[in-house]
Amino acid sequence: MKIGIVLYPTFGGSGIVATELGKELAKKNHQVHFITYTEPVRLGELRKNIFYHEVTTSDYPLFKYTPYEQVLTSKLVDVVKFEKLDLLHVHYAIPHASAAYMAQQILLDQNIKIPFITSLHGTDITLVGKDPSFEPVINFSINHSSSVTAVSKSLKKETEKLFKVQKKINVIPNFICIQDYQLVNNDFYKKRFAPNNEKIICHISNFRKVKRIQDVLAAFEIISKKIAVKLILVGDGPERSSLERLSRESVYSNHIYYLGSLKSTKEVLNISDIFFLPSLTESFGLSALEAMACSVPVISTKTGGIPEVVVHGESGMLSNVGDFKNMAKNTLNILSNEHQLKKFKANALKQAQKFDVKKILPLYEKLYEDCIEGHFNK
Ligand code: GMT
Repeated sequence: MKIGIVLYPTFGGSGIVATELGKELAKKNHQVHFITYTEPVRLGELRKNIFYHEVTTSDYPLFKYTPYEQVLTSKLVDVVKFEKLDLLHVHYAIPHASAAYMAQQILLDQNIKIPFITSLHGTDITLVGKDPSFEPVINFSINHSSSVTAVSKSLKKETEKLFKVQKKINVIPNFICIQDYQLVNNDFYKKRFAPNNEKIICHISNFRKVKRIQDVLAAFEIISKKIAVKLILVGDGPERSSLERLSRESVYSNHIYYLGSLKSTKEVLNISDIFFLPSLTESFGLSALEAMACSVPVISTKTGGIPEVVVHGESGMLSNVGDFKNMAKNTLNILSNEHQLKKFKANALKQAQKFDVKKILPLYEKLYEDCIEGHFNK
């Protein structure tokens, strides 16, 4: 198949999932066209069957705002028409699904038929909570997509609660290529952060408020009073400078490292003993899955799709949102007993294997085939 993938190309989970999906489809000999405003972070070198089309906007003196959605629409029309695409797969309703709908209608006017699939990752849905004026556009885009997917049962339920959904929402969980996350020897890297074999706690995110990183710091303070431990924080975003300020005030500040955004996180994850994700909400929690793929148990919250990803008491421990004392207690329980830690690590990898790309990719391929068939037999 010839597939156009529209995504946000930055460090967010949806961009990572969309990029990895495209790369895996290309390996299976599908032709994949990424359409977005900058090269996706995880794309790497352009391989066989992969093409990248940049959406470039320019400032018009007359417009207060750059009309990105219209430029994207025109680009979609162009790529579908000249690359003869079979299908568009857009990640996020706003503005990608609405742009895909518009492109579809323009193409129909030229007797070209193209179905589009919308994948919901959660942020569109939370956006509406903040700004209800988006509701009609998201509602329309969902209901006019050829097919819709959500990354967890929880997100499906939330979407159905917030919108007047007439379409079936297919749950296709996020995935991971387990093999890509295994590192054999990284002692050198471990010594850099934990020279005396201290335990390592890690957190990775885009440092938005929703991630509640203050809970990581508060729990770390409690844990540090009991055992020798280091904290590595990976990522960047709006909360970083205030968190760094907070960390500098801590008596344990010498044990906290901020590494900024990294293109590859497996090096840090493979030296970690615990991954912290104390989010307020998370439609899935891709970073938790990445941690488990590196055999790292997850300390997280009972919220959104997290309980579908992390099994409480097996591959990690889940607390109520904000209960950092409980998170610290759970971490100490796991870390204070080597046998227990080993068991959790093994379970984490086993749990991650359930989301291996080999199991999830065929679900997308089947959906694509059904969608194309349904659209052309309409
Ligand atoms: O979590 C973020 O801040 C980024 C966001 C995004 O839109 O890329 O992530 C969302 O999509 C990911 C991939 O499906 C999910 O793993 C994250 O849980 C989800 N984030 C939220 O729901 C807050």
